[in-house]
Amino acid sequence: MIIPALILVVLMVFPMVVKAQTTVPRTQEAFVSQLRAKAQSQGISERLLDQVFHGFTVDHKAIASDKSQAEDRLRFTKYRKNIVSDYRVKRGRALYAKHRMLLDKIAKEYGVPAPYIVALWGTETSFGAVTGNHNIPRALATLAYEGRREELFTNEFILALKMIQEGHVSYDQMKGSWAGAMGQCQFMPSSFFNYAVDYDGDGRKNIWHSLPDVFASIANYLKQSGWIADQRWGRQILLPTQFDVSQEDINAFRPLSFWSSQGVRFAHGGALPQLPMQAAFIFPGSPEEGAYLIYPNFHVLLKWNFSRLFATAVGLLADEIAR
Ligand SMILES: [Ca+2]
Repeated sequence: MIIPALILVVLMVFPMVVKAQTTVPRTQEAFVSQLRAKAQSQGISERLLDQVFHGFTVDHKAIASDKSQAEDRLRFTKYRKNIVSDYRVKRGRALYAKHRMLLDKIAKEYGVPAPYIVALWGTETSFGAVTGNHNIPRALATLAYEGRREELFTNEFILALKMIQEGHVSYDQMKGSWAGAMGQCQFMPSSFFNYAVDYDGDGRKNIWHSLPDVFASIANYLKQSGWIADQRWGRQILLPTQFDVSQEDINAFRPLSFWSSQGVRFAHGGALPQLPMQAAFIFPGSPEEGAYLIYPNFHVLLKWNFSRLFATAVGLLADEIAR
């Protein structure tokens, strides 16, 4: 398309004007018809779309939650106490014992130790107890309407409807968090298609009600994200008084022998092992909340949830469950 010179000049001189025009709020009707057309072009049936949008109104409460995710505000100590609670450790150990045969079988098959599977299950939904009551297609449509990540949520919306059409879950049963995460492992629809597993072999990837499917889906997510089978996530450490804390860098991996030579010891005072492992040094929260050496698997946990508070707390919870 040829753009007339005058308009080009206007675009260059008044970029603000152009921006203002593109952010004029759409009516909900215009948004819905656009979203419906997109979904239909990707094979979603009109009948299902009628079900979703009959009486649909944007849920402003969901939008408010999206703008203030609690995780960013809490300091590490508070966050860790919440995740690695006495209840979660006790319940995690009891459930690991109860489902030991199944969990150990899956752990061996996927190369992901069972305590991490249990820790993620416990962190996401308190071991399946709290999976969310929001209507997932509508929550995703609402998040797409809000516009900050419209493309992402439009894609998730269409994938959610594909899950229904493929028979993994019914429309009425597709419940989850306001952010679109579902089932006992809280997968987004895209994660469901990438990682969910039908481990019990009944033809459906049932992350709501089948524990074999839930556990294998979690293990598969970690495996596909690069989990190194014979390594852990990281460890809390003690720094010597003369330590150069400017070395903190979540991506600066160095051999354990390097950190040993810097005087780093484990939190309980022991020397670092003489293993050919790479580790990076971080403060998950503020420096007074503790220093950690992290291994490459820490970055796998970050793929699950991009928060170093989350990854550290889940690692510590897995350690407690394994104890
Ligand atoms: Ca299944």
